[in-house]
Amino acid sequence: MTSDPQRVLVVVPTYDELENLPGALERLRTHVPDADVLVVDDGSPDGTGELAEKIAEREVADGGRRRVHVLHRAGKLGLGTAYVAGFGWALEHGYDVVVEMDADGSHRAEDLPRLLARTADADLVLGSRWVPGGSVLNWPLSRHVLSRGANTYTRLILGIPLRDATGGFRAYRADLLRELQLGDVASQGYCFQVDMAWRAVRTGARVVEVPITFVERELGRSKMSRGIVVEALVSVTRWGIAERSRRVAGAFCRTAG
Ligand SMILES: Nc1nc2c(ncn2[C@@H]2O[C@H](COP(=O)(O)OP(=O)(O)O)[C@@H](O)[C@H]2O)c(=O)[nH]1
Ligand SMILES: [Mg+2]
Repeated sequence: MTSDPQRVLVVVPTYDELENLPGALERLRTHVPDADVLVVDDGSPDGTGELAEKIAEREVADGGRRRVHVLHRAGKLGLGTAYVAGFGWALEHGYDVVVEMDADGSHRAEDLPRLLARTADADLVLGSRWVPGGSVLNWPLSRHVLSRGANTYTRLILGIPLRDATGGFRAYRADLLRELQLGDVASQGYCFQVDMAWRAVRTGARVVEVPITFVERELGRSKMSRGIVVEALVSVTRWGIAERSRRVAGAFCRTAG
């Protein structure tokens, strides 16, 4: 008996990615032709949202299926809420697997089939820069130090075995997203990625890491700020302390009982 093919939705958040979006959509079409794409645009002043609509319509006019969809939001509301909105859309529309992917070329569509293959035996597949075989191209030393340091800190303070919990190239099984209480996710930026991985681990989900090559953007500019790094540091520290207190309380109750 053959099972139905999985319906895959790639959620691509955008803010001012006019130069990058056409290439990103084209590479997805080449490497994962069966996947649909949802662009979640936060009213980009440079017209990225309108461009996404045009590409979607042109593909249909050229006789293709409706592959690209666009969710327009009123203004820059942040990466975390963009993903939560995209995940909600994916669940409403019955997708089986939902992918997070940046529009700026950092996440290579050619790596995506390997991530998708692992969703057969995992609930969350992390594209990982920091496992053997993973790498980053064109980063200054300072970004390497920041990312490796943040991931080491996260691993130790939360006590989770993940090497790259801050990365934003990953594939979720829709069943896992349904379990993760998306309504109360308030994190943005890198913190959002850690929050989701941490929630997945706590629900007992199967989380695996697959090596990827991350390529720093060549066009446009990063929207990440010092505030986003601080948010991640504060939140991860808070979760780590809460987790330790829970474990100590649990051990105490077991001993006392
Ligand atoms: N919808 C939406 N997308 C965003 C927002 N902030 C960043 N992005 C997108 O998220 C992706 C990653 O952002 P980027 O600035 O490249 O972060 P970096 O790779 O960590 O430097 C890109 O596709 C951005 O356009 C936001 O507030 N709303
Ligand atoms: Mg980027």
